[in-house]
Amino acid sequence: RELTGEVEFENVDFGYNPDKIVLHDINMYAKPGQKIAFVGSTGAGKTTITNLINRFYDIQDGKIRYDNINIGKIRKPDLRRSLGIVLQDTHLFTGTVMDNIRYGKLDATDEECIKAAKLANAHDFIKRLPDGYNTVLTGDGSNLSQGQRQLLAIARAAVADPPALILDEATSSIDTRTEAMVSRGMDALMEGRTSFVIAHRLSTVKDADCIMVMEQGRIIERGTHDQLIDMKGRYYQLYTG
Ligand code: DUT
Ligand code: MG
Repeated sequence: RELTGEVEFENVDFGYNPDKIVLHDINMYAKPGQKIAFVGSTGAGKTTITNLINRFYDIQDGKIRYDNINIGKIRKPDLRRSLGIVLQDTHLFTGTVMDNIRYGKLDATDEECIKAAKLANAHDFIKRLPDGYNTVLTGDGSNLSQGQRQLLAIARAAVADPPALILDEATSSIDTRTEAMVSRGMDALMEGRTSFVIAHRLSTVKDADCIMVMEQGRIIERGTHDQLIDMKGRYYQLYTG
């Protein structure tokens, strides 16, 4: 069964240790294709929520549903395949650029990998590498810049072609030109997919369908950028600094 990317949290409580709840009564609903952003200070629970979307952990209470299916009941490997994750630190392995992209979908053809790289905005830099797509990467990807690693992560997610995505925006500094390339690749990847974005720059969440403002494990405000600005609450404070 193909998932559409609809995700729902209902009264979710979670703690890494059952004695210490870090997420309290989380309710949210993402329609297929929507972009949901999470903002809030460090330790607020943004990464934890995305860990639960991935079902990396069991929840203490509540329900998480994909297309109305309580995903606690889907075998995890099936679920993994349905989500694309672009993490801050992309795991690259010793192998060619092509194989590192193909890791998103092991039976992808070279053509599919190249198509994904083009969508990700990664094709141009790959063509300039010594052996193009056949260039062998060191296991830690240290022969690439941080921005290039991010472009490969986007290509890898694109080849998997998942209905839903989690994007953890990198905090570390990349130059403005590379950042613009990465953000164009991200935008192309998000098109038509439900996306959960952890944003460290408020400027990148402005176009989200819903921004969740988190504090101490709770969603304290939610709405579009304009709605939240009008509310003159926590988001407004964060935004106007
Ligand atoms: N926490 C744990 N164990 C973990 C990860 C986090 O106990 O393995 C706690 C720390 C914090 C809370 O969960 O009190 C939420 O952490 P999270 O990493 O979700 O916060 P964040 O909003 O992602 O913070 P940052 O902006 O620093 O990434
Ligand atoms: Mg985090």
